[in-house]
Amino acid sequence: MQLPPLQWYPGHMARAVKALNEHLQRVDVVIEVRDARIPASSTHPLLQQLAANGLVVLNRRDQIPALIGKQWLQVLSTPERPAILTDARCGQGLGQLRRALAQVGEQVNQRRQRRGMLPRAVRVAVVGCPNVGKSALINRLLGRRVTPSAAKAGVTRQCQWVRIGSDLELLDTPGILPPRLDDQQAAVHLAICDDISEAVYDPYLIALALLERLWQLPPSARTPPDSLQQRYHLDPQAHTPASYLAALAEQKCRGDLHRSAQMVLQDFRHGVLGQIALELPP
Ligand SMILES: Nc1nc2c(ncn2[C@@H]2O[C@H](COP(=O)(O)OP(=O)(O)OP(=O)(O)O)[C@@H](O)[C@H]2O)c(=O)[nH]1
Ligand SMILES: [Mg+2]
Repeated sequence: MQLPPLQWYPGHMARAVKALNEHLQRVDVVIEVRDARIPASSTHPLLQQLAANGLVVLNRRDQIPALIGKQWLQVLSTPERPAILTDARCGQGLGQLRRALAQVGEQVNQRRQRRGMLPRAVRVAVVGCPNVGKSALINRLLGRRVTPSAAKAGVTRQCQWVRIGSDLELLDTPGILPPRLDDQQAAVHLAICDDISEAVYDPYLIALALLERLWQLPPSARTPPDSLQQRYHLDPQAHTPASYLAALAEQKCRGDLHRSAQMVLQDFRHGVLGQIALELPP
C-alpha cells in the first residue's frame, strides 16, 4: 500500500539540535535511547554519530519478547558502544546502566586527577527520537519525577540538566528526527509506535500498516501469538488487514473505521496486544 509521505520536523526540534550541539561540549558520554519495538527505525545518522562512543539503551524491553531483546543486544553492542536493555517504567536494566555510568565517571575523574584537577560529577546527555522514554529513564535513575514524561511525541521541548547525587548530571533533551524522513518504512514504524505526532498522519492508514506488519511477523515476534484473536474475538486468519479493520469497525465501533483504527493503535501502544517486536534483528 502506498502511503502519503510522512514528515515531522517542528520548530522545537530544529532548536533542540542547535542547543544540543552547544551542550555537547561539556558532556562526557552520550546515551542514545531507542524503542525496543523498532530499534532500526528509532535512530538516525545524527543520533548514531553522537553516541558513537557512548551507550545505546534499548528501552521498552517489557513490550517485546525477551529473546528478541537479547538478539538485538548482540547485534547492536560494539566494544566502543555497549547496548543495554531497559524498562524505564519498572526500572529493569537500570542497575546495569548505573554501573556503566559509574565506570565512565571513574575514568573521567582519573584523567582529571592526573591533571591535578578536583573530581566532579559525570555529565551524561540522553538523546533519541521522540517518545522513546528518555525522560522516563531520567526520572527512574533519579527515583522521582523531575522531568515531564507522557505517552505523546514531543513532550520535552528544551534541554534540561538534572543532577543526581554528587556523581551524576543528566541532560534531558527533546526527541529529534532528521529534517527529512527519507526512509518512509521507518517513518511508518515510528508513527505506529507513537514516536511521531498524530497530527501528521491518517490513523487509519497507520493502523492498516500495523496490521499488515502483524500479518507478516513470525510467531516468535509476538507473545502471545494469537493476541488479536484474544482481544477482539475475530480470527485474523479469516481476513486481510483491511477486512479485519472493517470487521472490527462493524463489531465494536458501529462501522466507524477511524475509531477501530484508533482502538488498534492504542491497544498496540498500551501493550494490550501483548509483546510485539515490529522489527527483528537482521
Ligand atoms: N511500557 C513502557 N513504557 C515506557 C517505558 N519507558 C517510557 N515509557 C512510557 O512512554 C511514554 C513516553 O515517555 P517519555 O519519557 O515522555 O519519552 P521521551 O523520550 O522523553 O519523549 P519526548 O520528550 O517526547 O521526546 C510515557 O508514557 C512513559 O511512561 C518502558 O520501558 N516501557
Ligand atoms: Mg522527554
